[in-house]
Amino acid sequence: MIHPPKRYLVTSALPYANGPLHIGHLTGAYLPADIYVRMLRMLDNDVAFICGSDENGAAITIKAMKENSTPQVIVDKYHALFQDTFQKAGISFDIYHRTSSPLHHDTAQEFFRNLYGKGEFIEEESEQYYDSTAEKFLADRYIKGTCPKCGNPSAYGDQCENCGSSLSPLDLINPVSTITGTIPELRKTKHWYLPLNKYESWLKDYIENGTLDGTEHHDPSEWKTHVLGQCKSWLDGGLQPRAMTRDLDWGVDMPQEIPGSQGKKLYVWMDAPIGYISATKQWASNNGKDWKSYWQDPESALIHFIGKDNIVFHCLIFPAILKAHGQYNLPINVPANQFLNLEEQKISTSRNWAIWVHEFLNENPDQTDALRYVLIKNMPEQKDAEFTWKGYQADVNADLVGTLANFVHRVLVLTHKFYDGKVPAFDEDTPIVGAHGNDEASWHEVEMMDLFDRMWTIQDNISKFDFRASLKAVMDIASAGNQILQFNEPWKIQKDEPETVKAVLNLCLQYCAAISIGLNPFMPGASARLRKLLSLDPIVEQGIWVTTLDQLAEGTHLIKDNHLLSQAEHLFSRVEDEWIQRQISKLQESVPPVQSAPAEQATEKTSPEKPNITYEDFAKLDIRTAKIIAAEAVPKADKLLKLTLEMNGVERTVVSGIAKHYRPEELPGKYVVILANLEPRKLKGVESQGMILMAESGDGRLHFIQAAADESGMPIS
Ligand code: B3M
Ligand code: ZN
Repeated sequence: MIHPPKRYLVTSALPYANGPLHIGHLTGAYLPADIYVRMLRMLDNDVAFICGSDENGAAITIKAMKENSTPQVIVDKYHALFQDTFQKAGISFDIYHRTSSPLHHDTAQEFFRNLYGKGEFIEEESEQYYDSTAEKFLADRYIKGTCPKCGNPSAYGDQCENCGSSLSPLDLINPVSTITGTIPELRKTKHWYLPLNKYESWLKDYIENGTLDGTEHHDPSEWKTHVLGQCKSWLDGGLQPRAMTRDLDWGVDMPQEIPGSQGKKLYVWMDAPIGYISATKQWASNNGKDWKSYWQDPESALIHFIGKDNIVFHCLIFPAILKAHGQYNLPINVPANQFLNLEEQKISTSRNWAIWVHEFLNENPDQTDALRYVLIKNMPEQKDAEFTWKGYQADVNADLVGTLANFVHRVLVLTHKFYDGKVPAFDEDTPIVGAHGNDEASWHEVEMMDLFDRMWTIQDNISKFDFRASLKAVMDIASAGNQILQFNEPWKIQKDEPETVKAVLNLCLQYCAAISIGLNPFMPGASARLRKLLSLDPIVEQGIWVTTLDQLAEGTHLIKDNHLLSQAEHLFSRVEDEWIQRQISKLQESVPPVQSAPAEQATEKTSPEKPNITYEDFAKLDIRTAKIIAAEAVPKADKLLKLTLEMNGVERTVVSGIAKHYRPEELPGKYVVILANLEPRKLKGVESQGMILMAESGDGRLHFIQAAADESGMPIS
């Protein structure tokens, strides 16, 4: 529940400045926070919405090494990209800060110093891998070796990406330094450990009972089950001391006065969450606020929006750090999201299986609201969810165009047609058919009470972090409006029952005004466009929800009689097949090449020069154009597709090793070139009658060859 007005501090996970943001990030930690914060503001709360780039740690230096660049260049590049991306996606941070700022370094060091001064750390020497050529200790990610669990030869020191086991560098068989390729040696090094075990029962109380030192803090039943589940399984497994320092050359220095601190940096998961605090300080100093009241006044509510891979850090480790320091508030909720899959596969940066937000928004600046809509509609709130381009098309065309834009357009057109674009005044006693559509009469006033309930549902669901349900409640207003139009058919009865038409259109316009407000947290751009169509002032978020609910409760109209509307326009446009097809191809083409192609494809890299052949040799080849009429996967062969081709009205089957490059559903209708008289041979039990000719680009991708005319059976000579 939201109990306005109150002070809120809302954070979104600080993205690592080592690569661009994909749609999974956006729907995981940024869209939900943005919706929530916009609603908080509309409910007249005092909110600070905080984020920034996570610019420290090995994730950054590894990227710099890969790109032959420097950490500073990398973080500058991605910080600027993130700022731009978030702004284009409409994420309304109050500040977007960065953890390379001096203020952050000071703040993080102050924390460390405080904990050190209280004797909170255990100092311990341990053996860690050292690269004597590079003369440095190796962060876990800098060591590769064979996974002891599955035998994957390129597992990292912290994790095997093949079997998903989390590892420690000492677990690896045949470890190698990725910096120099040499075999690292074990050397002793000292680190400062936070004894998480000491906080175990305190954390249990916090997570499981929502109490802090015996006082009620929050209601754990309001937390997501998967968040509680992950915390509980860590707690049940027993917490271990965790090193809060690292041997690294990029990041926040340990306070230099501490003996032995030379060359040591703070562990990135110690400094990054403190980034929320330093960002708040910066925001407060820019805006004449007191940062302490947001972090330290027990009346302020702290909420972290993150993805599920960050749960332990936000629910256990950071709370323990805050507790060790003292005086800080702890989160009242951490509504982490699960993962978004893309076309039935995990989103993967290394495989380039992703939709990059900046790319999409730069190429399609008019699709910001549509993207937000589809990502919110399919948000992985309780379980992993799926994004597909076909789904995108269906969601936009059915919901945004078919339901929402259509409703608004019909209402505006009818009002212009019958009342010169002015909101018609009506007689309160005129019966109409309401959204529930039974034959019993309803009245404008009654339907307006319904609208109050609908607005309340939107708000209530947001307060429960149920953004999908809330978005649906907004769309339900448009559906209800369409129903009312359908039931009353104002276009038919205008002559005979003008009073009904006035009451109906007036009501539908109240719906439109309510939608313009309800849309704001989800699609601020569409909300603004709708306000323009209605000739209403742009929304100033602060307090507007409260005003609107008050108006609805008092029976005051949201849009006044005789108010002059703008000309009708479509709020959204249809997503066409071609555009979707382009997105699908773009995604397919972006994946890296497969390593080996099947034999019949003969794609072995050949030098451009082969020995001469005679014309007779060439004339033996029967090369023709053909049309693909069907395509399907070949069972147990992940590279092969079984294609049915048509040539001169005759069908034939060809098995082709293109499954990593094309999906079956995008092939029918395509014209290709085939070697038609290649001796038939069986591949995985299917007889292939010929071979499709493919061009292989330098990056290993395969492309069809096409004649300039779409006709099957044309001989090529
Ligand atoms: N940068 C991990 C991530 O981007 C990390 C979050 C920090 S939040 C304090 O998933
Ligand atoms: Zn493994």
